[in-house]
Amino acid sequence: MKNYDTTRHVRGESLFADDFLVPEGTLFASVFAASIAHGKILSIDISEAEKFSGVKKIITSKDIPGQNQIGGIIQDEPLLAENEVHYCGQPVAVVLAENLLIAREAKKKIRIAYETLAPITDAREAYAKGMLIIPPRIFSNGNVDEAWKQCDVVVDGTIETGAQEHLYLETQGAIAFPTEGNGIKIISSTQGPTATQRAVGKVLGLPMHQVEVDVMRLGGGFGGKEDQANAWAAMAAVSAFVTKKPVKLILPRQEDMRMTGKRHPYSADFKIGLSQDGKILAYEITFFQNAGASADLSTPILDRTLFHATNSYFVPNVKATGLCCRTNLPPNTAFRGFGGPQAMFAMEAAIYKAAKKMGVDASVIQEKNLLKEGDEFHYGQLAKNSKAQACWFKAKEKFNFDQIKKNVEKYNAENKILKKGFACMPICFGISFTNTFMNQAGALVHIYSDGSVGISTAAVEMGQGVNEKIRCVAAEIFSIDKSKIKIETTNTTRVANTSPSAASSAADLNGKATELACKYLFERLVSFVKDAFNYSTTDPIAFRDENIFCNEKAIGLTWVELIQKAFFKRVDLSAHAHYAVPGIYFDREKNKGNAFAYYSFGTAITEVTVDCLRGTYIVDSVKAVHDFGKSFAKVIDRGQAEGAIMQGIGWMTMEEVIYNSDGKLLTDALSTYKVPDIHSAPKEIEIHFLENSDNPLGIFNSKAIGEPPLMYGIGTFFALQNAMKSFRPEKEFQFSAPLTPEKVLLSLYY
Ligand code: LUZ
Ligand code: MOS
Repeated sequence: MKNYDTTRHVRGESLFADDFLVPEGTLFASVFAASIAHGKILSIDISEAEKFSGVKKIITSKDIPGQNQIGGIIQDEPLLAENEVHYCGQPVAVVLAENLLIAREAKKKIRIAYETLAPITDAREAYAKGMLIIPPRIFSNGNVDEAWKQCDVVVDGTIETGAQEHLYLETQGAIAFPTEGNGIKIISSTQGPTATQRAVGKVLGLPMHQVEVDVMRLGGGFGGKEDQANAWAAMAAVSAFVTKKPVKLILPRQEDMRMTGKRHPYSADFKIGLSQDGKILAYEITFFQNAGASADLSTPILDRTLFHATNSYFVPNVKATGLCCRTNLPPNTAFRGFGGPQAMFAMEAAIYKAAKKMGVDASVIQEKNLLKEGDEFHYGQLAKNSKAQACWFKAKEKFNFDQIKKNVEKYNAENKILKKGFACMPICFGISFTNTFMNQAGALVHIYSDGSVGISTAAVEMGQGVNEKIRCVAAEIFSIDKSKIKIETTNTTRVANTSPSAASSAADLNGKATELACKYLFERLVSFVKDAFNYSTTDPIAFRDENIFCNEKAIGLTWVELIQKAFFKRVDLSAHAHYAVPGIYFDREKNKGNAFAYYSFGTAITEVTVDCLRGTYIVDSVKAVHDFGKSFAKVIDRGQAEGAIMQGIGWMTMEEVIYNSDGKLLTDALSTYKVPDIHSAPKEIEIHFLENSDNPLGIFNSKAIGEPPLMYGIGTFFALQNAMKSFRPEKEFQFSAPLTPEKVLLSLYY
């Protein structure tokens, strides 16, 4: 299957925000940002920069016509700093010039004076100083305090996980055009066109109908453009509004890395209690989330951490506490997994520590505690249609787990310096936005009079293949060739009040809305055929391969002929539909409810080889049995799984975001921030589609695929630690990710 965009991508014809032709007179923007992490602004002098030849205007907070506020959930984030700066890289001013070079040069002439304040970069330090963004959140069931007494084994410990740079190939950016009547139109690289529209409306002081946001496609988002695309669109919008000129603002890579938030670093304290035979009886965990300087999406991300605190296991007594800690880092944000990966890493660490104490392989404990059908999560939802065990046992059998174990033991007995390790990683990921109201989408389907079809939805194509999936849905219902179907840009004037393409849900939600709209049209056309040909209302009409059938016999009418006839008979050939996920709710006071439409399951087995002299390693293989439901776009789904695994491995191993104690990002380029390349990819990736899985709440019975497989990457961390253990059996290793080669080496010898 070719993706919708394949041909244009290969030819370099696909348009991204930076590629759109702009009219004569467009201004180019460069963002001037804070160079310290915390301080009071004593003065800003833009006079020299303003005099720079070719500079048209310098925008500061004073030029903002509406509110200087872009906080989506909590109103704590100014668009441009006013009196204080709270992180290094915080936007302060926007230089507008007739070309980009001038804007960048002129920026160097801006003078700013600060009174420096002490920055906080660490979540635990922020907590100790009372810097919580919201009060502690607690999800619990049973009674952990009582349960410890019944446990035969209790261990506790801490974990650390690092940040992660999104590294979308296309950096953040937007182009803003002033429109007639003081409105604004924006081409934005955003996952959430409505959120961008709302933020722009707020800073311009305009009603939403005066703000149009249009999105062609993104060169990747990964969560980084769920909320954080808004700022750049809003800066471009204010600039265009004030100058009455189109304004183009595209971040250079290094500024993107410095100015935008990342995956949240977490630190956590865990305590786990088990019976002698390996049943987990109690689990207590406190998460310190490093939110950065503003809330952004930190609070729903923290909720997802608490939802996924027990990963794929049933635990009868749980107390999970989440602390959203304000620090002087760029506001951290959504990133594929949305707080889930950090929670699952902690749970696995607790199991590994318990396994070590009990002298068993972690897989023994993992296997004993997998979610069974109908097990209750600590927030009250039941694990219906649990495939946790099905995936686990299929993976063990299919990939010959016992043989892997034997091979690794044999290899390690025969090799002194090179050591192999393996790990099983089961996953369970809830599918739905944790904010119930966000689980809705819309679609607008036009059939044109020549039989071609144009579809608009809320879904944003960012390389994940959602447009191809939506095209499959319409092609299936109308039974027409996919070449007849065009997926239009995502535009707030065609489909309004949209949720971002996020939470792995874009294909489900927008696919379902498209399915509904196509079905409305199908029913309308069927009635028309019956009328026009005098069939009875009960005659079964079917569309197959662009021909119309009645009672299984072709009636001599093609799709195109049908549409032309219907048009001349003044049949409405357009339909809008709205889809809202049924049956979900969540009580935010009690923290109980059916938060998710369904769960995605799977198990991966990872094998690695560590060079214990050098600390370097290779990932030999990642083999997974994953529950895709009934996949109807296998190549896309497999691609999502493989890409997510790679991204998860990167987060767990080599991707290391480093801020110094002044809150300055040291890893602000691809020379210092290393992401996995083909050399560090697993030598073998095998993805097996779990059989016999059905899912009525997913589009065409499939399951969401964007995020869940990322968490297989966690297996690589524990496979590496297992290899290290066979080199240094007596050592206690830290659960501190990323496990870079440097860290491997240091922890083997120091
Ligand atoms: N975004 C969001 C998400 O706003 N809510 C969510 O629950 C979510 N989950 C995963 C990824 N993005
Ligand atoms: Mo997201 S982490 O934008 O699904």
